[in-house]
Amino acid sequence: MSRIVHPLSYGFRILTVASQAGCGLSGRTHGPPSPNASAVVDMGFSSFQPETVHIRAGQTVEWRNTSIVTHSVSDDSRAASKPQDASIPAGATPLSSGDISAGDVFAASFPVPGPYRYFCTHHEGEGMMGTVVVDPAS
Ligand SMILES: [Cu+2]
Repeated sequence: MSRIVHPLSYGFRILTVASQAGCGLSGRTHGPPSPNASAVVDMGFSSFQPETVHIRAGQTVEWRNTSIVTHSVSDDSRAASKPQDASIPAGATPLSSGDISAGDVFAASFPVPGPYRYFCTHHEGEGMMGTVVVDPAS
């Protein structure tokens, strides 16, 4: 698959998007998000997009690895090389997805309100971090 990017001053340029030609093509990331996901986070080459999502207590976040590399989601400071890259509210249980392969999807729900700062265990050093803000249930 290819897509056309911004036309340049000297003409058009066609960019082949590697993630769409790789093994991610047939993955679950290319189906619709789960209907019970209240927020969806895309895992790019070395970033979470959007970096911050807001949900309410008990709701589910779905991470979708649309890249061609393996990622993960962890808010366990014991697994972080820099402890400040991970934090969870008091009373919450640390989350560790394990490896999320290219094209795969991971979902987690958050019963305890508060901010959750998480990182990718493979790309923490490249700044692959994100935040889930869980507001109290309405
Ligand atoms: Cu990663």
